Amino acid sequence: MDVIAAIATPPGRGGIGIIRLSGTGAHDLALRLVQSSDDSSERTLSPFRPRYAQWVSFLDADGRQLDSGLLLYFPAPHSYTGEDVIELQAHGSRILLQALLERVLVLGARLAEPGEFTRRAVQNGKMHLEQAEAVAACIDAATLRAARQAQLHLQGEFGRQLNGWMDVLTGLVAHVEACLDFPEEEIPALLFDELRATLDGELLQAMNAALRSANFGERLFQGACVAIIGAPNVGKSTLLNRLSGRDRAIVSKQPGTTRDVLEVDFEVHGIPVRLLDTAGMRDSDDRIEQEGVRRAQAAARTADVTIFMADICDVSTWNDIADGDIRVMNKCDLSGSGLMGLDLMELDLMKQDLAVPDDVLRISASTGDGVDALLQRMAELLGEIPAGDEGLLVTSRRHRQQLERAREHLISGRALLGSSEHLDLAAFEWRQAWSCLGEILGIGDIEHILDRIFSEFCIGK
Ligand SMILES: Nc1nc2c(ncn2[C@@H]2O[C@H](COP(=O)(O)OP(=O)(O)O)[C@@H](O)[C@H]2O)c(=O)[nH]1
Ligand SMILES: [Mg+2]
Repeated sequence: MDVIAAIATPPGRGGIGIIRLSGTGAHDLALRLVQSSDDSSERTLSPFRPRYAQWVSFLDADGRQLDSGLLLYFPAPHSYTGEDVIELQAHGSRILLQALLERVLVLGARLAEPGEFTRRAVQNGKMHLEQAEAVAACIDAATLRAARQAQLHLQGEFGRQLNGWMDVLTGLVAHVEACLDFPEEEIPALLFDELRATLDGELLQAMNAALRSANFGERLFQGACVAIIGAPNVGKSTLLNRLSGRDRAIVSKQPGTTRDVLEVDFEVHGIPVRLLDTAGMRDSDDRIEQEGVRRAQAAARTADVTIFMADICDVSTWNDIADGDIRVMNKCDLSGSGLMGLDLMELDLMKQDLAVPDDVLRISASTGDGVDALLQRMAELLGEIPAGDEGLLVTSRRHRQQLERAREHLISGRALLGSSEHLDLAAFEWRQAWSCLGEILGIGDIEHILDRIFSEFCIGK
């Protein structure tokens, strides 16, 4: 394998910046980086000590010091990629790191593709494909809850589960194939029952549970979009500011203050959520406000969840909220004495006339009352599995699709049980199921999926 190199730390200023090299020859290339050509005739540097942090000078072509820092050497196969790996820890200066990288390229390395280090780790058997995907997930996770899931996958939890299922399948196929050579009347009548029991009890139940977790698992990484909709002045911007914990949107008594769609990122029970605050829905002569309303309607259409908000003190805003996924009455801090002098009974009668749904949440965006219940409702609509029951989730579309394919084959094979004539076909289906699961781990013919998976990685990982 040729030597690949890349800056592994993010661009910009930092205390330390790391350049990574991997491949046969990485060690000698690094020697030439730290040894000036003048003294090579007199004394050659001794090889780097494995896994030892050595203080060195990184030199340019003229033997001048570009920077000084630490050098680490991980000889094959005990490295991230399974090849000889060199790590150069320099100062986190964009200019210096770039110059150092150029120097390394001149000395014979090639610039790494995105994810190429991890790809080599998979090719060299250091990790399974689903763990490589977990490396990317771990870097991209937007919340701690997502990061914890990525860690479970990185530690091989999912891989162990898959291997367990594949072992059961291998056993099933072996069992069936042992029977194929016997004449029909000698196949024990119980065989079909046994096979069904194993399929249902050890495979289908567990796979169904895994597939049920996929909605939330994917949501945890892809995030969701939530839009706040409602008449002007009901308190949409106040709610956005409260939920995001920032003074993001302008709040004012003047209706029509918010015109653009504003976005903030925050999290709901560990789910990454992009929250949209919109212009109030009303007829307006103002061209800019009309455009704002149009954009608000578009946001409502594309959001995963819409919060429709009304002002409990302003009956004219109540009609609008029937359409929302979540319906809230805001400004409850003002409603203690009833609405505009009406007593509570009159208020109830009025709500019936206006068909205000029962599941309306009462909140105060100003004081925060009722906001936890609102977050709870959001999390439910986003398919949250309560943190206590979370366990291992299926977190990627690729994994879910492979599991679905595997399950199809299992079920097709199960339907063939009953007559010994079709036993070989059932075994064929189960071998297919085995391959579908294996593909998640990177077993089999997977070249065609590798490019897509690794192209989404950062460079240097
Ligand atoms: N008392 C009270 N006032 C609120 C509440 N939420 C918003 N307001 C006030 O209502 C007015 C309009 O709020 P704003 O968030 O700009 O409404 P928007 O037009 O829907 O974005 C402002 O004067 C806010 O201070 C609330 O929960 N209680
Ligand atoms: Mg507003």
